[in-house]
Amino acid sequence: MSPSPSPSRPWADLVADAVARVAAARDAAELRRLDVELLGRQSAMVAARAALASLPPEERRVAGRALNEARAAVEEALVARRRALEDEERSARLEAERMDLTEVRPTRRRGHLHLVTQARDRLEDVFVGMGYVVADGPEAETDWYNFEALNFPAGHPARNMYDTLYLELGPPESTLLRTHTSPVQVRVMEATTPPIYAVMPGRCYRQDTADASHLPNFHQIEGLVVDRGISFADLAGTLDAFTQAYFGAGIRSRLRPSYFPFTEPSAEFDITCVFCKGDGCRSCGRTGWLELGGCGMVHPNVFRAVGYDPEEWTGFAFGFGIDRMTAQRHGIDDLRELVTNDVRFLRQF
Ligand code: 2NM
Repeated sequence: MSPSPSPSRPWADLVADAVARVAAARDAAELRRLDVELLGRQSAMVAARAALASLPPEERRVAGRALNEARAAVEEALVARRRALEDEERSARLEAERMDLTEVRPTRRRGHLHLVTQARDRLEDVFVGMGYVVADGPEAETDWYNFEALNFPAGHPARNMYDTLYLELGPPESTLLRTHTSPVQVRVMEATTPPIYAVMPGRCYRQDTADASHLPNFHQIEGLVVDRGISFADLAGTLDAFTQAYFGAGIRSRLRPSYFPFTEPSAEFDITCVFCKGDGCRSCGRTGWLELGGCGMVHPNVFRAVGYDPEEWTGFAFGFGIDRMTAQRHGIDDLRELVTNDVRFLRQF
């Protein structure tokens, strides 16, 4: 490679050749080799600069300017090619790292609502179909809403049945995590005048160690009816209508005497065993019945606490655990499966 003989542009051929080679360089390493060859210590340009010293001043000025222009042209070509290669490399990297989310096609493994949420929705649907409204309230409650207004006076032995979790808020044992959804019923009664036909589903808390049949955090749904002339027969008929609507026409209900502070009389509520249809099996302890929850006629003291006249209004209430009922329905033998969140388990429902 030799400088052009043209006196005005002595480097034209060398620059043209260099620019073409630089433009054709395929990667950074090749570009570095070209940089050294074209502009480095062994290059024709560096040699020519050394030779300038021996020229007469006027020729040196002209040749020097031509050399500077040639060098600038080659440097510019190197910078341009370096940028282009960096761009190409970046595009290639982005392309390689790109995730095509349109490839994730919906399959039968699409997500769905949790089993307990599905049960809660279906329970709400049955009661809404019977003309009830759905109400909810806070999970952190005061002693008054969770116990006092529900006819559990301070020191009442029934309070100990609930393994209450108290919050460190205000005076000792004044604030707690609700042990049942009944405080919502108190709030609804306070806020409205009868008639009331309402269900209250929600999370409840008890100081319990989780095992196959207990969860410290579980779900309840409770119902409340307050109207004129409501009788125990209305309670029994309502629970039987609910049972047939939710579990199917072959499943019936029965009531057994029990005790709750907020109802009088009180009863346990059983349904025909859904596994053996009443014949008796291991799931129902050969009785043909499964225990579902509790119920009763609202105690006059509860009505007094919310300012209702117990001579004017009567009503019933009932409650049961959604988690337990869901487990029974699907033959799940350990309630902890409902909160472990193992997708292999959840996916089945
Ligand atoms: C149950 C069982 C029996 C109940 C009673 C009341 C209220 F507010 F009316 F007094 N709320 N919930 C009740 C009665 C709940 O759950 C097992």
